[in-house]
Amino acid sequence: MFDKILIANRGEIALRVIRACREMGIKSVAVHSTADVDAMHVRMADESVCIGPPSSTQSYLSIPAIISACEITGAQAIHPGYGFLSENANFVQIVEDHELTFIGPSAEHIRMMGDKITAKDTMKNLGVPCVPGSDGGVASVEEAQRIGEEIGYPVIVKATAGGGGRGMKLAKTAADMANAFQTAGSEAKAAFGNGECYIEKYLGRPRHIEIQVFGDGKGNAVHLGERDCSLQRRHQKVFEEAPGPAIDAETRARIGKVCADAVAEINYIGAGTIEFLYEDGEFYFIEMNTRLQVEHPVTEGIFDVDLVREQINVAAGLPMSFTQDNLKINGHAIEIRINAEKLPNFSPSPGRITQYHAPGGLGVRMDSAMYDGYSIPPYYDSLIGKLIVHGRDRPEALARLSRALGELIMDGIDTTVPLFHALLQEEAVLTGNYNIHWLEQWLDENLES
Ligand code: MV4
Repeated sequence: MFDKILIANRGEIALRVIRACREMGIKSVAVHSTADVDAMHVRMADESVCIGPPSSTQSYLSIPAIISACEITGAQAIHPGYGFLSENANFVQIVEDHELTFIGPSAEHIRMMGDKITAKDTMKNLGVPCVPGSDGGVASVEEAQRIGEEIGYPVIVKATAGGGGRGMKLAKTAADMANAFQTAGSEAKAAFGNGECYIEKYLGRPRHIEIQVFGDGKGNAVHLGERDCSLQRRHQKVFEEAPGPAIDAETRARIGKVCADAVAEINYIGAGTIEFLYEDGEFYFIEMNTRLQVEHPVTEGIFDVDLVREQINVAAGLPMSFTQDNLKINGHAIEIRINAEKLPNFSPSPGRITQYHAPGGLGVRMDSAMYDGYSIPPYYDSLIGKLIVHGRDRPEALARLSRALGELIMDGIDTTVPLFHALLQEEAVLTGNYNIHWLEQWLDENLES
């Protein structure tokens, strides 16, 4: 086992990893920018290293600075958290070239899933159901139009280098295709340096269902059910839950086994998430994320596992602590993402938190790096806390969420908390009867004027 781990991240996820390290008897090293000297992850780690100025590109994304911090402190492994360098295959390669361990998948798997055409082709060959569409990349407008006729409109043009909602164009009818294909290609070329695009049948009202998988890198893998993350605004999730309100045990076991078998087959190591669109009882693969996700705590809640501990174990060559047979779902968990943003436009609202009080009690988990008097810097992501609740069933989790939200105090800045008070009055949220468009429609009708 490692003696010391460096966490190449900040905020609540850095705390999350430090906590796992402490419970495992592993020393932790925080890295921070000059804007983060007073950040909680710096205080909570055993050691800290300043790695650069506020700008992420010169600090949390600086590979030389992070490798140097490992060498200075003697850290043997790096946990990347989410965002920043967590899905950067070059970084993984460099980490390994310095005889350090990256706590996450191999550079090869990150690269494979980072290219969306390769990811889809790989998954299709592994028996994972995919959205009907082009067989790989599309070379010309004429080919795009032929495929459009074949699969039927509407279709969506997606950049192979995109993902997470970046680099997509909808073609509602044949008349839109030439423009959609060309715009998607030139925008992708400008944004990612790679204009290659593929085409899919457009699904009109799906849910976003993602399957949590976990592999040991030696051909063994399990699934930990699904999360329904359909409540999103501009491709940012705001409310996530597990199990999914629309998924029954038989469906879960079936798609879960397909996913676990697929990642076992490629000797995947660590945590991964296989994203699907789910419509009319069918799953359609869209992307795989090769990192620990923001919403991992809902899965931890219903399975009573520590995913970060498992990540560290398999990175050290140890086995996973669970088998598929002893993973049983207990109850229901919901996470809400609290951002330092001002409604109704979700404009960033950094500044000083004059008073902070985290909710507590049975079934409540608050993952946040806030404290009284902390000044949220303007340079980074606006996520300032995740409130995760667990109950014996969905109604109990919802009641607990309302209760916990009522206890939360975050004074001095604007946050998205009022949004959740309002959402918890909505029939669609209370029944779980929503899809990927529900929240944006609701915001149009109720908030953004
Ligand atoms: C789609 C789609 C409909 N049909 N693909 C957006 C993010 C990226 N991960 C994939 N996305 C979508 N792909 C087909 N074939 C609709 C979306 C989509 C979406 C997906 C998940 C959650 C929220 C979304 C909001 C708008 C569009």
